[in-house]
Amino acid sequence: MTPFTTKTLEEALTAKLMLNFGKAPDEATDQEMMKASALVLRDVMAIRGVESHKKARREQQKQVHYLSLEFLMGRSLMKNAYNLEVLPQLKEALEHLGFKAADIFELEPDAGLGNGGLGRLAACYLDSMTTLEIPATGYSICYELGIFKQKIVEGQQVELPDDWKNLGAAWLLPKPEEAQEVRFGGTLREFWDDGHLHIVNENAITVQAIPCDMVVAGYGTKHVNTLRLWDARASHPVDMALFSRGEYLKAAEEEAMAKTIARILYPEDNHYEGKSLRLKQQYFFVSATVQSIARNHLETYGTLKNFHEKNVIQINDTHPTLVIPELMRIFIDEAGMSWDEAWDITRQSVAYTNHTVLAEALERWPQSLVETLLPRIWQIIQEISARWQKKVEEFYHDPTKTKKMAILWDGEVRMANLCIAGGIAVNGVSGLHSDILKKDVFKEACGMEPWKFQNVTNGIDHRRWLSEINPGLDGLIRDLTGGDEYLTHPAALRKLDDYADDKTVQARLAAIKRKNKEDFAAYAKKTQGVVLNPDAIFDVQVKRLHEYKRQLLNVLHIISLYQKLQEDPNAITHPHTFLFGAKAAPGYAVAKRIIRLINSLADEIDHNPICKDKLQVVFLENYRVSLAERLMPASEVSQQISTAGKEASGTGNMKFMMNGALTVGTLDGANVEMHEVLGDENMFLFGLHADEVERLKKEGYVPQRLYNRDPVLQNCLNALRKGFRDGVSYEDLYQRLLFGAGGSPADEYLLLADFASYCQAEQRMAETYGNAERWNRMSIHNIARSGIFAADRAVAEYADNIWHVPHK
Ligand code: 26W
Repeated sequence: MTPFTTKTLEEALTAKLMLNFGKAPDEATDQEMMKASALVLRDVMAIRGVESHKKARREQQKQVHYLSLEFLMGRSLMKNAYNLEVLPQLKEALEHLGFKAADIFELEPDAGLGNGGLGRLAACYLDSMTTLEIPATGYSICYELGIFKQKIVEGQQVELPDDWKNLGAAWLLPKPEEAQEVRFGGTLREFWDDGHLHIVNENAITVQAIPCDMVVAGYGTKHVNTLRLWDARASHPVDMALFSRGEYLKAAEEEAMAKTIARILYPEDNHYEGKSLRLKQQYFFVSATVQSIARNHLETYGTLKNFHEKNVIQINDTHPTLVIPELMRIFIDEAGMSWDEAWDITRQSVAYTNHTVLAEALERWPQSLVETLLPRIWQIIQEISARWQKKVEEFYHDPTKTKKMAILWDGEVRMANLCIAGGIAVNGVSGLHSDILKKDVFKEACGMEPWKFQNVTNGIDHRRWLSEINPGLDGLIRDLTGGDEYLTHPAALRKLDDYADDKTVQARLAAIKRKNKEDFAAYAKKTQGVVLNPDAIFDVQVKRLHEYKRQLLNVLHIISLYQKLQEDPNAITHPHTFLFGAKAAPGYAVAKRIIRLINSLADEIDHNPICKDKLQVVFLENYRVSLAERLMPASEVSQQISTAGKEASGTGNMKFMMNGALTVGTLDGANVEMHEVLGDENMFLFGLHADEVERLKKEGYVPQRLYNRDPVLQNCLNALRKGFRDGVSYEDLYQRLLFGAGGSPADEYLLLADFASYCQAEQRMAETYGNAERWNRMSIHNIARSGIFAADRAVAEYADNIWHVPHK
């Protein structure tokens, strides 16, 4: 399987440096060496790609197309070397050629083409689809600027552009000959010919979509897949002398559109904003993708009539919903099918995954925007909507249900309802989340077409998130499970359960964790100048900053510990370090205030001598995939404390668990499934359950009552008003919690309701930490039972139950 020895790799790298940069290894910079390494691995993968492609065609295999506006790939050099099983050889070759392998890996920028969970999930699934030898392609936009870089200046978030392509583009293979043209605006002309109504879109603005392919290697297989990232180019250059005035203006408009469309990733996560550029991005990528799939299909089969038998399109949340009307457009306008035939094929080709139940995240595009930007698509949506509405009316005879299930309503296009109508399957991403979809969010649609609704609990790429980033633990697992079986059969991790009481295994695990903590402390010192105490509990909450994720609850608890320590310097028996990492959407003012609060509190605690070697708070700047890769192996406590019913699944929770951290969490998202395999005794549960949250809200939740009753809570909240040594008051956050503000109710996410229970869970956790034997036993159980959270399991479920494609 291994394509290289150390020696042949050295030769390949030397040749690459020579050909691409005209340099010998001793003249090359680290940057050049990083690019050369990428190019050498890319060559191997590209050759395998041709083979995988040929095979899929020859055997007429059904293709999976995974559409997502986000792919949060992170770094690829170490990952690809790992999957190609040449990581040790690459490290050695680099050292032999006079480079520090670690420095070369560290130079690579993250491909940050995503915000958080949804984007990282797409990246993990691409790895598993490839490893399971499923012929699959990912599609997205080749954003010039990925998720912003976060700096903390005087405690506050500042956003900087993420210009990743300079070095990151080494992985991309542009394919201009496979460009597609995407049309916006213009007018429709209808005419009859041969008994057929033809519709043509005239005077449209056209943009060229150029594929930039990133090849993805699987593990333990020669199969490779492609991530196709679309870049935008103007169709007509502006300066063509022959252009008449009108055409000149149009060309200028086209150029402006092409320049902006792939410029930047929208940094909003779980919050919909009806920006016209965002709709342009969605249609640009959807139309280019569907055209390219249809073109390839036609080349193989000469007809689109069997499209659904040979293709399945999975859409990652509603962002690529326009695939549904776009398929209809191609089937009807370009292939000349009837409506019914086109609808039949479309519906059997598309499946939709929902990733959030937050109302503010649901996409509802203004009709007027869709109508002017995409006139033909608008016509098709109207027809889909009318037929769907008729079906609903005939089924329910209930106007309130008609309204709830409508695709077009109140001047808006509701994308989730369009997905439900136009797809073969709808799935949530954890058991609890899928139940909420069925019983609440999509209750009426589920009543009408129950067979569509499914669950696929999320999973993560355990090769990256355990084996690659935590070599110490990987070694221990190999020793105990008898080899590397777990890499392709994650259920084999279960064998570790037998060693939970084994003192020597416990001691080895503790030593591995200790070493990882020291490594992380050294990294934090070097990159951020903070000094971490490796003797302290590393208690970590890293994820996007959002009120429902309740970073503020974590802060309130820390304030309570801090206050306790003032009264009794012995209140904390074991040093405790709280680590935070989180980006806030640039327009999300409350989230930014919470970041500032964390930094104010960190500074206060830093300057209070009572806290020395007892309590510390650190905000880690610019949380991203590559930082998570260093942090997960060093973490001991995983904070998963969202209001029950709000976090669709969570995937960070799984990364922590696999690396042996213990969870303090609510019964939300996939924490529920973690609890099912771990039991009460192997995690620290607290708080209201999802149904209790609902009930409390219905009854009328009054947080002031809790405030009046609980003096500890009172003191914590009062500390927000007063602020800390930097003199910044957090009166606004205090007001939000007790009285509500800006249209949101008091303490919308029930922090006060869960506060006491949370403090108790943290206390149980700290006490357990004092019992090393018990702690290590729990940690072993967590690792042993994390196999169900491997993406391989999740992808196999998609393949079996939704895509109906074979897999390894
Ligand atoms: C339109 C703006 C927007 C952008 C992104 C709305 C919604 C999103 C995503 C759906 C937000 C997201 O990433 N959701 C997360 O998806 C993960 C993968 O399934 C889950 O594990 C997380 O619980 C969920 O919050």
